[in-house]
Amino acid sequence: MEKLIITAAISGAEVTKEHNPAVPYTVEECVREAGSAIEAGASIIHLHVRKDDGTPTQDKDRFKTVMDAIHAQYPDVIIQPSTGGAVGMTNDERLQPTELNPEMATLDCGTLNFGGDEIFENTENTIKYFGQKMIERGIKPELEVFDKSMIDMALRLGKKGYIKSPMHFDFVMGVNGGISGTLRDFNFMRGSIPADATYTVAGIGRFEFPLAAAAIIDGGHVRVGFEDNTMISRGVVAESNGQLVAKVVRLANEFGREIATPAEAREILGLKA
Ligand code: KMH
Ligand code: ZN
Repeated sequence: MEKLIITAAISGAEVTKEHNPAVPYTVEECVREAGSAIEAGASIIHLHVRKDDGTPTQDKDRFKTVMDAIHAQYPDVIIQPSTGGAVGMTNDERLQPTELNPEMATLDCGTLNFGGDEIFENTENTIKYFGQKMIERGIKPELEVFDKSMIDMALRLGKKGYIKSPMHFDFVMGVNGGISGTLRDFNFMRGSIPADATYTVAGIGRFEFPLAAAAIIDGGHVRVGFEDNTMISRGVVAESNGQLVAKVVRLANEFGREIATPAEAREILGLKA
C-alpha cells in the first residue's frame, strides 16, 4: 500500500484560543504548531493565517511571511495555503496566496451552510475561476468536498478543462451543513471518485480519528489539526497539532502503514518538485 500522507490543518479560520489556547495566530505560533506537526510526521501543512489578534486574513504578505518562516526551519515541507479563507471574503481576496505559486492550494467545490447564519459560498463560476487560476499558476488543487454533490461538480468541471486529472480530493466530513462523518458516508464518498484519484479525509470534531483509521485501512490519506478538531480525546484539549498527528502515526503503525516524507508525498501527488 502507498505510504500515508498526513496533512496538518494547524489553524483554520474559525477556531480560536478559546477553543484551544494553542491555536496559532502570530508568525511564531504558526511556526511552533507547524513544527510540532512536521516533527510528528506531517508532510503537508494546510495553512490559514491570522492577524496577531486572531482575525482571519488572506493577505498575501502575511502568507509569505508565515510560509517563509516555516520553510526556514522545515525547507522540505509542502505548504498548502487555503483559498477558502473565511466566510464572507471575496474571490480575489481568497486567491491572494496563489500569487505566491505554492505547490498546492485548496479549491472548494460547492456552497454549503456553515453553522448559524453563515453560508460558505462557492458558485460554479467561482470554482471555474479558481480552477483556471490554479492551472495557470501550476498549482495542484486539493479539491475540498463537503458533500457528494461537490465530487460530481469537480468531475463535471474536470471534463470542461477547469481541473486537471489525476485529481486529489479532501473529503471534509461532519460539518453541520455538509455530509455526515459516518462510515457509511465515507464509503459513499470514497466510492464516488475516479480510480486514478487520490484522497485525504478530514473528519470534523469527534469524527477525526475514526475516519483517519478508515482511510489508513483503505489506502487513503489523512488530515488532522485544530482547524477540524481541537481535542485529543473526548473532553481532553490537545496540547498541540503535533499531538494530533502523533495519534494518527500510532494508528498507522498499528495497521502497518508507513508514513510518507514530503518527498514521497510529492511523488504520490505528482507535484512539481
Ligand atoms: N474556513 C472555511 C470557510 C479551505 O481551507 O479551503 C473554508 C475552509 C476551506 O477552511
Ligand atoms: Zn481550511
